[in-house]
Amino acid sequence: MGITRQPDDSVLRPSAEVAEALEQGAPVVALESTIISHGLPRPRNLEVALELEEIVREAGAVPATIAVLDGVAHIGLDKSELERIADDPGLRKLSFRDLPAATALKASGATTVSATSFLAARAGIRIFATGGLGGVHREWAETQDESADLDMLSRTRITVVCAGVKSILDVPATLQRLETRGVTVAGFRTDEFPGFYLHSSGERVDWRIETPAEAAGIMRAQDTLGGPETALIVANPVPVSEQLDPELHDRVLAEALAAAEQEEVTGQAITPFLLGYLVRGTDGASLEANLAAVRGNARLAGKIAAAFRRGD
Ligand code: PSU
Ligand code: MN
Repeated sequence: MGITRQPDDSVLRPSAEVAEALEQGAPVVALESTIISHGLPRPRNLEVALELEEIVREAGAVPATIAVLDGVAHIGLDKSELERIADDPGLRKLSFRDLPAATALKASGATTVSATSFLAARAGIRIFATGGLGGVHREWAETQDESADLDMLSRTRITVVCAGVKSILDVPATLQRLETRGVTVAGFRTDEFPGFYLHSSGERVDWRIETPAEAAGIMRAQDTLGGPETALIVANPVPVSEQLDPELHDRVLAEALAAAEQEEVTGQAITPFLLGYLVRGTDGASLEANLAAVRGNARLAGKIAAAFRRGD
């Protein structure tokens, strides 16, 4: 018979600032690192990583960017660690299932929404900001490619502030999966599910909230009700004034999907491939829309964290 090991916090390394904030119950917002390493072009990605942390601070919370470095899950990175995430072209993309291997084999990698949600919740962080979630890919019937993000959010008590799911995906199918898996979705000042680069995906959401305090109230109700440890998705659209031109979006996305098929891009590589194609194919306009979305999400997450802490 093998030896059963209990979970042990020595696998996590919170930064001094994050450890102190968590100990005091101060608001903390987790940020993922895959968007930095695989989702945004260099060298802009480092600027963005630093800027997002600053936005979270301005909103009244402590930022904790999460990544695995040499087998250790860092909860909160310093500047040189952020540089490593932004600069290393060989850095792995780690979803939840990769964490045991990365830990045991002392590997380094950026964490996706699934891995970041798990590690954040494990460290005691309740709120997380990103750009767009992963979801069901358009070729699902052939590939069965559904992001591990959805599964993790159906069993992790975390609030994810995002601009919907990436528009490269099958959005209605993704919303259906979230419904089936019991993940609560609320639109922030919108009745429509956001479309990542676009203000709206055209799909409806059942719940609309107007304030960070309402998000905090839903989080408290999750705890009071009990039951399966599911996530809350706060879907926060990019403002119409900062969205990508919808026509340009649709045209370049169609080209990107065709190119991915032609070049037989599959698995983990497909999301970075499509995002990169959109940046080039729109002359950087998709990047600006993506950044506007992520900035807004970091700001709102900071405010929700502060409201949750105050008990608003
Ligand atoms: N949001 C962005 N850019 C990104 C991602 C999210 O604005 O690059 C990343 C997240 O880390 C998400 C991942 O978890 O893309 C999804 O990858 P996949 O489809 O392979 O599960
Ligand atoms: Mn996938």
